[in-house]
This record gives sequence, C-alpha cells and structure tokens, in this order.
Amino acid sequence: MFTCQFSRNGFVLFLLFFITLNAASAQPKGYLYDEQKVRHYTLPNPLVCEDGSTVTDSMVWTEKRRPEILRLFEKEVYGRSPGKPKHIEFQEFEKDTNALGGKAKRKQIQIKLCKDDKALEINLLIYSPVGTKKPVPGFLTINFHGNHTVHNDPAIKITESWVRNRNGIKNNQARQEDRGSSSSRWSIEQIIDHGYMFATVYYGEIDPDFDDSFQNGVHGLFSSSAEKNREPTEWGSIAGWAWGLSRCMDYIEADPVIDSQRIAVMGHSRLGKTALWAGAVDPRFAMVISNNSGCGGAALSRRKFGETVKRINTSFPHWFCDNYKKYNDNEDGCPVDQHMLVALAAPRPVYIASAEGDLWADPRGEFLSALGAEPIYRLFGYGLGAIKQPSVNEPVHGRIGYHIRNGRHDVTDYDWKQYLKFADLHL
Ligand code: GTR
Repeated sequence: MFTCQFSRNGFVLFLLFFITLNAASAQPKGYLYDEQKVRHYTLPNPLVCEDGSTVTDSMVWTEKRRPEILRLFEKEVYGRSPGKPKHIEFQEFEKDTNALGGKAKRKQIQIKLCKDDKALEINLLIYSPVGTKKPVPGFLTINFHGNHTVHNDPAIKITESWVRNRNGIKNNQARQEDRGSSSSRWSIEQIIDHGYMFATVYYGEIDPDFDDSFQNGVHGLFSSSAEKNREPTEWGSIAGWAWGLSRCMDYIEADPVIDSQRIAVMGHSRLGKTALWAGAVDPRFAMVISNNSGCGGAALSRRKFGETVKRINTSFPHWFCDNYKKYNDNEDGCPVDQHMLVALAAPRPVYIASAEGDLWADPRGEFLSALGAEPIYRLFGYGLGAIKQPSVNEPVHGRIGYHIRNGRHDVTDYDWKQYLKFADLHL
C-alpha cells in the first residue's frame, strides 16, 4: 500500500516537473521571466503634453495629446504609412449563399491596389449569417497562413503568395492539404451563430514576412523611396499589414450588407501588434482586439520581461521603422511605451488578451498597459473594471477588456467567447 502511494506521488511529482520544464522551454533562454527581478522604471505620462501642460478633458486629449502620441509612434516605432492609393478595385470573384452547412453566406473579394502599371492583390474572405435584414457588425481578422487555413471549406481560394515553410510546406507555396490547418484559432461557426460577420485576410499577401529590404509586398509598391534612401521613419511590416487592414475596411465601407460602423479589428501575436496599430491609425475600426500581442504590442517595453526591444529588432529587423532600433537596450529613452498605444484606441472599446503560459509576451506587462491606458478612458467616463491583474480565466469586460487564460500562446475558443461577449456589450 505504502509503495503504491509513494510511486503514485512520485509519478505526480515527475509529471509536474516535466510540465514545468516544458512550459519553461517554450520561452527562449537568457531573458527575464521572474517578476521579482523586474527593475524599477518610470512610464511616460500619456496625459502630459509635449509643452508640459496636463490633459484634463477628453477634448484636449482628442485634439492635442492624441495626435502627439500618434506621431511619436509613427516616428519612433512603426513608421509612417502612405495614404489610401489612388486606384483601388474590388472584385467579388466567388460567392455562396448556402455556406457552412447553410448557416452562412460566403464571399471572396479581390482587392486590387494599383500603382502605375503594377498592382498588389489581396483576397478578403467573408462569412456572414443568413437571414439578417440589417447590415451586420463583425470582426475583421488577419491570419498567418492563408485564408484557406482558417476553415476546411473547399471553396476558399488557396493563396498564391509566399507562405512560410512549415509542416512540410516547401518552396513557400500553399497546398491543398493545408486547408483548415489553423481552424482551431477561428471560431467561425460560433461567430456566425452569434450574429456577427467574420472576415479575414492573409498577412503574407499584404507583405511577405521576411526581411528582403522592403522589396516585395506593399513596401515595394507604395514606398516613396528605395531601400538605400529609406528614411528612419518609414513604415515597417507591422505598419504595412495594418495598412492592408485599412484597405479591407475600404471594401467593407462599400459593402451595404456589412455594418462598417461596427467592425472590430482582431489579430494574434505579431498580428495582435498589427491590430493595435491598425486601430490607432484608422478610427474607422470601432473596436480593437489584441490577442497575446507581447513586445511591440500591448506589453510594456520598459519592463524588459520576456522578449525585449533589442531582441525583436534583431530577430525581425523589418517589423518596425529603423528609428525603433535606437531603443535597443535603451527602452527608457523612448518617448512612448505601449500603454500609450492602447490609449490611442480610446474611447473605443479595446481588448487585451494574455495567456498564462506565454511568458515571452509578458502577460503582466500586457495587463499593465491596459491599466496604464485607463486614465485616458476615464476622461470619457469609461474604465477597465480592475485595479489589479485578474486571476486566470476571470475576464473583465469594462470599456477596456482584459483576460489571462490558462494555456499557451495561441487563439482559442475561450478567447473568442470573451470577444463575443465583449462585442455584445460594447460594439
Ligand atoms: C515571436 C515573436 C513575438 C510574436 C510571435 C508571433 O517569434 O518573438 O514577438 O510576435 O513571434 O507572432 O507568433
């Protein structure tokens, strides 16, 4: 009996040890993961203007301080993007009024962005609920692996753009067998059942995600200067993907079936950073959702917890503008921190989601950004609904929403359940 008890306890201990080891090994070594070791830092005050005056009402925020902060992020972090191109064409190339077993309508739109005799083509996939009389609100999302991976619906066009070589993909080309391979991240049926539209675009069609000195994608076509003359304030890939989301919004505004006044922009990880920036530069997004966005997204850079500015600029030199490299190992020198990015969404509802096992993205730093944006929401009479980080799986749904769920870096049904509740409340 004793032996049996002992070996069972021993097994449980071994299992715990194994799980801990595995969770830890998901995070790159040599970075800070210990909350006790976070250094003392001072955040820039979002309510103090460049001339030293303090913002005390929403009008001064909107007219004076917000534009200052937006300019700082453009100049120092993401880079300045061009405006809407002169020539943009929308072509609905496929539709079905009886999709997803009859509960949805599907359509696929090619958005053609033209410059002189060249063009970039982006494909937007849209599902909307059947039987709706009024224009539907919903979610515009941006995906990692191609629209054909968000659902196994055989009618979804397979992307012809560059895709990352993974899971047996060779030559950066998408394959039939990848259909639906990311469907666990996109609770499309749940979204439709809730009465919302779901739209998605593949980020690689906007700008392939590798460092090619800004030759391909949106940069190759719409940058004002060649790589060698690039200004340190010119747009990186995150700004490029966000710009692509705005072009999808251009289409949505032209579609009478969709309620373009009630669109939430949503992305995960690097695309969570993108969603936050898209919401900052484009006020047409009525709600902003950032899933596990981490460094350069919702997480406070000054904490240097998990991924750091230096590391992100080294691993992904094409994501931010060149000026951002000035803050490698010099976070305190940056005139902004990421709570000010969250604040740029105000007074629109914004949701920051973290995962307990995603230490690389600094869940606590993501929460502290939400908290740091609260004084701006207060100017509009709104709040977060928490003064300290809520426990795991205990979401707060103030005008700023936040949750930390159990599990790893990912988008799950749990996340979508929260976004749907949040949209019911605020969209
Ligand atoms: C990681 C990167 C993160 C995050 C993530 C992702 O490699 O360090 O900033 O963006 O990729 O996008 O999946």
